[in-house]
Amino acid sequence: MNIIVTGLQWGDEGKGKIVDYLTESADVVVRGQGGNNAGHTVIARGTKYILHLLPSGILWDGKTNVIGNGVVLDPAGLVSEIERVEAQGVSITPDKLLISDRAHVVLPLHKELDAAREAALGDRKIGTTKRGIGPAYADKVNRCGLRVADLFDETFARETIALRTADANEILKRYDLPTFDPEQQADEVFAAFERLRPHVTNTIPVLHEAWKAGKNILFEGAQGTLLDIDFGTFPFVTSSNTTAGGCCTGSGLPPTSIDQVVGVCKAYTTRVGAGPFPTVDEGLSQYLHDLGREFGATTGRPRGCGWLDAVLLRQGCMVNGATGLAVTNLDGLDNYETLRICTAYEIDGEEHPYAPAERDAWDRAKPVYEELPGWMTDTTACTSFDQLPENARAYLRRLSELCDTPIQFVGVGPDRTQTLVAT
Ligand code: 2SA
Ligand code: GDP
Ligand code: MG
Repeated sequence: MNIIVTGLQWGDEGKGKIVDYLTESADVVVRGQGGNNAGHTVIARGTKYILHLLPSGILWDGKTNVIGNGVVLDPAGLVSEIERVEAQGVSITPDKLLISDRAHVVLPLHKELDAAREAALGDRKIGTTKRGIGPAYADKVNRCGLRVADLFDETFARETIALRTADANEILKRYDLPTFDPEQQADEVFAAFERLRPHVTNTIPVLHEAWKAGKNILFEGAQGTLLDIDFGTFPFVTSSNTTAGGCCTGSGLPPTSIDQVVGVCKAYTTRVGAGPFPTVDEGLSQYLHDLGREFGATTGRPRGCGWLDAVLLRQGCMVNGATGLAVTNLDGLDNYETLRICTAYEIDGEEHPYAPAERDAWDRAKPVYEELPGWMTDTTACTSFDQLPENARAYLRRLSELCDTPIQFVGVGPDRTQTLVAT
């Protein structure tokens, strides 16, 4: 069984935990897009791990973890992540972690360009993680980026880095920012590459052989559908296809290899960074932050919180072809008296069942809400779907109906054991 786990909102849906749960029966875990802008929190054996580029299967013995061709890889960032996770007692050996030779490299200058561009955009900024993701993907699409395979040819790689540095310096000068020394850029990359070198390989045949041998492959999506470069709230998106299709183009495994797509969403909605968020709610944000919830795993930023948005979830289920929903953080709503679900947007007096594409229509979109009674009961100790309070089950049933997708998992706490499976 080959399964894609994809986020249906603006990231941080709790994909890390669902992936970790599904990893138990997976042989191979693959990341196909994004970079270390992702932050996946996994609590396993009582220890909290925060993973950025490493697939969650790394926390298990005997699983193969693949960083696919669609990922943009910051070598120094990956090395420090490996060191941090190894310090937590997890060994990361070349048989456990494979890095695609076709993945693109995030250079230190990409991070600087990311930050410079954000600063120049002022109040129109995207709210990026400043991990250099956009500039690295831009170089890939512009066909001037550096791939991991290029690092084996040091002369070529140093020449490419010098060219990229010259271009970046032009931009940095325009912003009156300090420029880069090309040699220093290259030295930094090569210092990190020494640790990564034994992990680099052509991952395409490895994945195909695993598929053909009937192994279970799990695709770990990063960010979420609403941050997808095509289907998200453009331009407030990331620079990759975060939806199910991105897992195929980002790994070399074809659509015909996919058996299931699990769409992960929270029982409410959160977003970090700028951009449209029609169902954002001050009261709910304050309530969740007061519980110590909803702070970013990568940057610690407080996430804005709002009601469940079935307009966006419905579209997410469509473009991902979700075969099941994983609804996490149901416990976050345990003590809220009245809950809301947005079923349509009202724009200029008309009801719309789908999200608009026009930027200014978002500002005029007013959520049309349906209210449901809360359950006012602690769900964190529930171990099966049937143990959930009736109002919680009714809330989930309504969500499933609005998205035309069955509920497959429900999360009632951050621990691996707090994942309920719908029967
Ligand atoms: P970027 O850095 O170019 O990909 O940013 C572009 C937009 O994508 C959003 N984005 C994210 N949103 C939520 N979580 C993300 N990762 C971390 C996490 C966040 C953190 O998983 O916890 O710790 O703050 C993530 N990565 C990118 C970003 O906010 C921009 O809107
Ligand atoms: P990801 O980026 O989609 O993997 O999600 P993050 O790890 O960034 O954020 C999700 C947060 O919710 C993390 O702190 C998880 O530990 C936590 N989490 C996931 N599922 C649940 C759940 O069902 N209940 C609670 N309370 N926390 C959860
Ligand atoms: Mg996250």
